[in-house]
Order: sequence, then C-alpha cells, then structure tokens
Amino acid sequence: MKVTGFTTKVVSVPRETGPLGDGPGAMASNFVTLKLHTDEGVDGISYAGFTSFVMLKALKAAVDSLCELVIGEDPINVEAINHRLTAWAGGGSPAGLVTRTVSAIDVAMWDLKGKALGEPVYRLLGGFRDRVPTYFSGKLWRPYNLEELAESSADLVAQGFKAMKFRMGAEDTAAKEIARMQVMRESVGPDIDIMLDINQGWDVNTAIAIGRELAAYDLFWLEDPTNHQDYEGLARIADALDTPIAAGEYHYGIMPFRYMLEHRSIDIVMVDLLRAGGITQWMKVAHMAEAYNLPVVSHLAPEFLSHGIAAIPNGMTVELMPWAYPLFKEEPKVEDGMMVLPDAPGFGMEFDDEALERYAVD
Ligand code: SMN
Ligand code: MG
Repeated sequence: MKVTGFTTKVVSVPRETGPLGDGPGAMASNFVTLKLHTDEGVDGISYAGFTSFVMLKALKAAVDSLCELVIGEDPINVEAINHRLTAWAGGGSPAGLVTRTVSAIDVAMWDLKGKALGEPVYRLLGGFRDRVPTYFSGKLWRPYNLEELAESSADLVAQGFKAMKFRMGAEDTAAKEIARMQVMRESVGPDIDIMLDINQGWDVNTAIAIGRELAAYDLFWLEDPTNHQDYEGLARIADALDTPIAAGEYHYGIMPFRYMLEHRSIDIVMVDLLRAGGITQWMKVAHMAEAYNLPVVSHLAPEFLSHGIAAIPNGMTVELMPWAYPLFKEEPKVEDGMMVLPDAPGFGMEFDDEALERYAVD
C-alpha cells in the first residue's frame, strides 16, 4: 500500500463550554481533519487539534506541508515515517505544532496499517482485551455552579456511567473548593468513581492542604494539581497524599515521561495522543510506565486512544471526551460503563463527510 494524496479541512464543532477560560473559539472544538488517500482505494483518517482557535490555520499549513512528504510512503513503515517527519520539521522538535502535526499523520498511518493488514489497531498494538473501562469527561466544568454540578453528575449516573471527571481549581477559598467536591460525592453516591482535574491551578502547598481534605470523599485520582514541569513538586504532592496523582497530558514527546517516572512524580500516567507524537510514541510511554509498575490512562481522542488502552496490560481507563464525535458516522460504543472496541480494520471509525462540510471554517 502506498499513500497517493491527502485531504485536510479546518473544522470547528460547537460545544457547551470549556475548561480553560474564554479565549477566542473557546466555545468550539477546533480540528484539522486528515484523510490520507492510497493506491488501494482506502483512506487513513485522523485529526490534529485540541489547540487554540488562533493556531488552527498554522496547524493546517503544517499538516499540509508534512503530508506532502509522505506521498509514496508505505504505512507499514510508520515508525520510520514518524521519525523522519519529526527530523524534517526541524531541530528542537518535538514541540507544539510539529508534534501535533506528526501525531495526526502517525494516527492516519496506523489506520491505514490496520486496513492494509485487515486488523483493528488495538490487536496490532498488543491485543490485550477488546473492551475497556471508560469515564465521562465532557461536562462538569469549572463555570458550573453547585446546582448544575449536582444535576449534571446525577444525569450521567442515570445514563449508566460508572465514572466521571469534574474540575476544581478556580475558587478563591479552600472551603469553596471542598464544597464542590462534597456536592459531587453526595450527588453520585458512594459507588461511582470520581476523577478530579485541577489543570495546574494550585501551588504545591495548596494541593497538599486541599488534597488532605479531599481524602474523605474517596477520589479515584487527582489530576494535574500543579505545574506539569514541576517534577519534584508533583512528587511532594504524590508523597503527601494517599489519593493517586495523575498527570502527563501537557507533555510533548516521550522524554518528559522519563523524568516524571524517575522522580516518582505521579501514580497514574496520562498520555495525550496528539502531544506524545501519535500512536507510535504513545505506546512507548505506555510500556515505559509498565516498567515502573504504573497504570496508563488516555487523554482526549477516545476514537483512537481506546485502541492504545485496549492493547496494553497496564491500560486503566479511556477518557470519554466527545468533542470530536460529531465528525464521525458513529460514536465508539459504550456498554455497561465499558468502551467496546470495533472489529473493523484500522480504528474502525469513519468521518461523516456531510458533518465535515457543515463544520468547515475555511
Ligand atoms: C482537558 C484538556 C484539554 C481540553 C479539554 C479538557 C482536561 C482533561 O485537562 O483532562 O480532559
Ligand atoms: Mg486534564
């Protein structure tokens, strides 16, 4: 199989609200969708994205430029392609747009590799199991007031979710932060797993002080309590608290994970597909975590990352973030709180071309 061409589109999918403030485009999820065409008539699909609206055009230009370089390539050689693209994009990579671009191409190549070999990607990557726990992550944002938190979380339980993530880190007193936690636990009851994301909002001492009070509410994990590059600070938090500390979504490439693991900064390794460098690099971090006796969890992009989590023995749970779902013909299937991996070759996902047109902004 050889890549013969590509199609990219800039799309902006409306959503209710976001976790990270109200900058331009904050009420939409922005992606550059990618289709790699081949001489066998099948396409490999993926997206770059989860970046800010203002960077979208630059991201598309980067994807277009690097895609030119993979015409004629055989997707079976995805490791070589990933390596070469990163080098050609310039010294100092991986970082920012370069990694997001290489990641998107890598994911589309894995889709093609699966289609060339007639196998779902999770089986090519390891095939550990064919259904994986998932937790809902597309609601329960910081702007929700206490009533909205209670209503929305109870609604998710009624829909059958057994685990969900909410956010804190924006209140001006510890008491107001704890009140949010209390409402969440009371609303979902004792049997639901609750993940809590701070998105780097606290300093180390605040994280330890509030973290100690949170122990009473039985959190499944506490995510990104402080700056992602403060390896020692995270280690202090992880040491002081019994609640497992999850982090990793902000890191580009694979090297930062080495330092996080060596410093014992975290208990749960969260790996972002688009920042790690695609499936090829994501898997390396997952295996590195296994050697440190640590579980791995996905970040965003459940359409693709469910395959990574299903492939490995230390895959813990898939983040169900539905922001890109409107771009696809079908959503990943969830049964009884588990995400069910598709049998179809590749990632088993298809873009809905009408939706791509509808959300196109270029
Ligand atoms: C998050 C990050 C980026 C976009 C949406 C949500 C959040 C998460 O940190 O872990 O889901
Ligand atoms: Mg997060």
